[in-house]
Amino acid sequence: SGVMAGKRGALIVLEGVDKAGKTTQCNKLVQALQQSGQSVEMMRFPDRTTIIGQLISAYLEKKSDLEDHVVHLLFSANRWEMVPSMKKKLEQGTTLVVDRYAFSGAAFTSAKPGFCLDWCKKPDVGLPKPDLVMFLQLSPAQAALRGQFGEERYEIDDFQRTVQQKFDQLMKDPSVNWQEIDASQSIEDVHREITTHSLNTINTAQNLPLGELWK
Ligand code: ADP
Ligand code: FDM
Repeated sequence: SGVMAGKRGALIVLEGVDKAGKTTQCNKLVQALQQSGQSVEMMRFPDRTTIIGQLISAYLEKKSDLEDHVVHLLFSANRWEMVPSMKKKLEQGTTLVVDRYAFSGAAFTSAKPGFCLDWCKKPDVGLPKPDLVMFLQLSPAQAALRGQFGEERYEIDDFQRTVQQKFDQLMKDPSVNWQEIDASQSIEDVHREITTHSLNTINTAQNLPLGELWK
C-alpha cells in the first residue's frame, strides 16, 4: 500500500450450525456498524446469485444431485469467484461481514463418509483470511427449540451433530482468530458481544496486512 493508502476494512466471519443465529446477527451487526459510521457490507456463502451459486442452490434444494467431491469444489469455487471483489472492497476500507465461509465448507463435507478434514480444507487454502471468526455455539437441543428443520439437504439432526464435531476440530487451529459466542443468550446480548469483538477487530486489522487462510 502506498503513502496515501487509507485503512483497510476487516474481514469478519460468522459461523455456526444451522439456527445458531448467524443471519440474524450478521444483519444486526451490519446495521450497528453502519450507524457507527463504518463502511460495511454483508456477504453470504453460498452466494446463490452466481452461475456456480445456482448449481449449489439446486443441489441444496434437492432439485439436482451432484457427486460429493464436485459439490465441495463448487462451494470453494463460489468463494474464489468473489475474491477479487472482496479484496478490492477491503482495500478501499470497507469491512465485510460474512455469513459462513470456508469453515462451513470443510465442516459440512468432512461430515460425509469418506472425507477427511485435511482434504476438505485444501481447495480453500490461500483465501483471504478472516481477521475474526465468531462461532455461534448452540447445542442441538437448543437449536431444536428454534423450530423444525426445513426441507434442504443437510438439515438433519445426526448430520448436524457430526458437523459440530468437525467445527470443534477446526476451532483447535490457533492460526485462525476464533471467538466462541454463547448463542443461547438473547438476540440483544449476543449482538452486544459480537459488536464489541467486531469493533476491536476493525481497529487492529486496519494496521495489519490481509492474511492467507490455512497457509
Ligand atoms: P442461522 O442463520 O444460523 O441458521 P437464523 O439467524 O436464521 O440462524 O435464526 C434461526 C431462528 O432462530 C430464527 O427464527 C431466529 O429468529 C431465531 N433466533 C435467532 N437468534 C436467536 C436467539 N438468540 N434466541 C432465540 N431465537 C433466536
Ligand atoms: N454449506 C455451506 C456447505 O456445505 N459448504 C459450504 O462451503 C458452505 C458455505 O450449505 F447447510 C452448507 C451449509 C448449509 C447450506 O445454507 C447453506 P444457508 O442456509 O444458505 O446458510
